[in-house]
Amino acid sequence: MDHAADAHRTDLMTITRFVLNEQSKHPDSKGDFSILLNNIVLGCKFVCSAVNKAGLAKLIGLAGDTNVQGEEQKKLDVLSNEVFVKALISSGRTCILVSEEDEEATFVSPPLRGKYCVVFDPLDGSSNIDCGVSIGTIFGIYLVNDLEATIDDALQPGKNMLAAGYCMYGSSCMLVLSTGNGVNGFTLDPSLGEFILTHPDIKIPKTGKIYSVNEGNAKNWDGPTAKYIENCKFPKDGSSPKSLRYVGSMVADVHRTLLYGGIFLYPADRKSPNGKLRVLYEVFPMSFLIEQAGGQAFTGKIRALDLVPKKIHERSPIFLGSYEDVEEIKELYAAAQNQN
Ligand code: AHM
Ligand code: MG
Repeated sequence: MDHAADAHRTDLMTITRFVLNEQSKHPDSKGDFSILLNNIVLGCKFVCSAVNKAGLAKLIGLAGDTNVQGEEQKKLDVLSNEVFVKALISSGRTCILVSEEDEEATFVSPPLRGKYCVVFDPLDGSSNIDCGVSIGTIFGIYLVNDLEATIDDALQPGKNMLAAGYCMYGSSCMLVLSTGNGVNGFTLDPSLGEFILTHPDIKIPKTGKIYSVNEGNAKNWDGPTAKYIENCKFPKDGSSPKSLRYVGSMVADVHRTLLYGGIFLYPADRKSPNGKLRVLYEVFPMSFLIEQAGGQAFTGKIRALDLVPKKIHERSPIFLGSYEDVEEIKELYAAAQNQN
């Protein structure tokens, strides 16, 4: 009998056990982070179940604009936001919440106030919901030292994040997490209702064969972006062209980039000089994960995690992925800068 394989099947590393193990490395830890993460995991499980039922619910009239009682049914992104906000507040460990769905930040009052600031996009890629394409939740966690938290505590550079992750609702439900010590992937076993460690210590390949961008915006790109994409398609060094893959769901596109390598970009263009993606809960958590996996994340000017946002819903261009692929685009921007 293969004891190693058998141990792997029977000795299940759940995400809770994993985080508790990590916690035991910090003897002064009181378990607050584990409790917070448990509540995030609960939110992810709820959204996963709601996303799985969405197509069916529509068919039998449970979702949509109104149900048989004439009550308005909540859209999945609104519902997901409510679930996360409530789960985070009730954890008793948060002081500030910034959600893509809410214009203003939420400040948690005593007795539920804790020391973590959580920034999140409860259901990203929501234009993909109705056709059953992968969507996801993205989150980042900061520690707030001062008990009197202000909005400035949420406007910290991404490099100050304590942890970041995403949950992808795709052909399987996967939670990818970094607590600043590498990246680990957990897959939801629906029969157990538990996330099990399936992708330990994810490392992004040094270079990849895929580029991922909305090429429909090409007409408005700046020089370095246009040149980079041209080179993906018609490499000057005689290598094979890269393949294009673009889901249009950041979680799915970044997940593929993390596992297979390559580059994901949402650049600035003449119509959107700051790109489309949001700094706090899209750019930062994904950049944190990519760096932790050995890749790079760049804004077109600086390392993405060095950005200091001025507003909670600020946007930034982003180029992230395999170390060498991002290095190439950095060189193109540096060359353009030198010409000016
Ligand atoms: P959303 O937050 O409104 O869902 O928009 C974010 C999504 C990302 O998931 C994805 O990377 C991007 O928008 C795709 O944008 P586009 O359709 O412009 O290519
Ligand atoms: Mg979003």
